[in-house]
Amino acid sequence: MSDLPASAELIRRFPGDFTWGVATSAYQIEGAAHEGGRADSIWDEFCRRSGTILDASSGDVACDHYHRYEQDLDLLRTLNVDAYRFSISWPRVQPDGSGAWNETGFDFYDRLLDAMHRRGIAAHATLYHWDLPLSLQSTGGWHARETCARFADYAAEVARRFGDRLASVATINEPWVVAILGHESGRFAPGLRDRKLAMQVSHHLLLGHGLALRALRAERPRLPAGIVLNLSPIHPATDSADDLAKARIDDGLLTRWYLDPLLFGRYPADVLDHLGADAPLASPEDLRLIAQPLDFIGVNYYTRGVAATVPPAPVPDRNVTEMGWEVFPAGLTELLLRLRADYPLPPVYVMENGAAYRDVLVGDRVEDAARVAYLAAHVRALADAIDGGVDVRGYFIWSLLDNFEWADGYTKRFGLVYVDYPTQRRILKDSALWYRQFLAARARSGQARAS
Ligand code: IFM
Repeated sequence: MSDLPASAELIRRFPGDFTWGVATSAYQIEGAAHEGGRADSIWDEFCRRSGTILDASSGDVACDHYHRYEQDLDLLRTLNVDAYRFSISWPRVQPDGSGAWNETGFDFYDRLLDAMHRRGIAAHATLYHWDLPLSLQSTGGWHARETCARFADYAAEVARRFGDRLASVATINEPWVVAILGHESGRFAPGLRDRKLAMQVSHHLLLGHGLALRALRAERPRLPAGIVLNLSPIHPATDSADDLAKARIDDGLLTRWYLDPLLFGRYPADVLDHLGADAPLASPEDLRLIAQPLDFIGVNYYTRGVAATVPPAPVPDRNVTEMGWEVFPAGLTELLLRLRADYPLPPVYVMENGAAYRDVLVGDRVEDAARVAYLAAHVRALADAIDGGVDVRGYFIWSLLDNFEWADGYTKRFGLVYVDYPTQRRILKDSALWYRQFLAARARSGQARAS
């Protein structure tokens, strides 16, 4: 484990009011999929299809957080974090995605927020972390423009009920993943494979964000509101013209496709050209709604992308996580400096950063030195970006708990806390102890937030 002097020196590079937290999402941890009036989401249905999830599992039980949230928040508190990023399950609070609200579902989040408050933990909510109510999929899902209006109704209701207890609200988590993995490659729910449809979905996600932002602000003008994007720098594999062109367009599809409309009110011209007939229908009024001022941008960073037109030779001993993702902390600094250079950037929160490794429980211990190294290196890279002038306000580790990793089921563990699924026992990994110690160094050097 990392030594204390190194932690103290590192944490001193961050502002005293910097927010340190951990993140999760509803479908990945809550379980209780058929309790308290919750209806199916597109993920419940997707998991039932054969061959979609690596271990044929689902989020039916997951970490049983719905019943164990008090214990989980106690664990979270012992990590010395300031904040918890969680998501609200839309089909739990509005089973049909329109019409009646489910009071039992809202009660759960009411209790969760109270429990956070009692522990002095700031609540950062995400409204859409991929669990669309299934009944909305039957009317076209995110391909139907109507879904954007339903999302705004849901956003307004959450703001009305909980807005005074939230430190921030994010509309959509990772629209690229929803559009592309859900509707172009079909690896994620709802499992569609149609590029034109996927690009229209990406536009509707942004439009849904814009409508939700307007609805949130009508209810709670002072509640900080933003969106969370998965971003990576894209490096060409070689200096060949083809690889350079591919890197430019991959970056266009991943980063500029979302940030240009959000921050400039237009889609990037080169990407529209590249898409041709697959480009979405989008009116100037849509773009005006999408480009409303943001209180923050959330950035999820895990690795860089490499653009290769010819498959590169395998690199021996490449430092990769269990997901096969290259460990590349310098990419976080590069990404954030680039965003600041290219955009009128609002404050940034790193809303997710973390790594899956093959963790082994021995007795009561999980020695996850590789995860500790990953996290410490990324925190250093983040400090470098702040030194370079980027206004970063917070950092959240993905994830508090091992959980349901979508199409990989329970085969990948991202948690600071190990979950023994058969018994639902939680065990702090060495990385949890590292984070706790790192944040304790801040408390000792007088940098803790007044919570
Ligand atoms: O588990 C996911 C999370 O739901 C969204 N961002 C990436 C994580 C790791 O794959």
